[in-house]
Amino acid sequence: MKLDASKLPALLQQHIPKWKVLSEPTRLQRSYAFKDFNEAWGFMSRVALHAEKADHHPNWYNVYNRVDVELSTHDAGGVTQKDIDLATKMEKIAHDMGQ
Ligand code: H2B
Repeated sequence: MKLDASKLPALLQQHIPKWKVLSEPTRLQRSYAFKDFNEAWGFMSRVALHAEKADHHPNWYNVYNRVDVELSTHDAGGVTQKDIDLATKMEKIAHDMGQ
């Protein structure tokens, strides 16, 4: 179920403070910068394994050490708890990698 866009800033602040809300369509955004391509790809590999298990996948764009991520739930036409959960998992993976 789509989360109320007006409630997202507070939810992000509490759980995933480095993420931003973009609009039309409503989506979550964060850019990661790693040491090099190897680290960025390692991060993406770990996230990919989780995403496939959860059947919820990021939109992302990688250039060398940077990974730009946008999360939304296409079926719901906005942001759902699944996006918050995936963002939370990405934060944990990045943290475990020394970010
Ligand atoms: N990922 C994301 N981010 N949003 C979706 O709506 C979505 C998905 N739908 N992964 C899933 C797959 C759907 O296409 C399959 C058929 O379950």
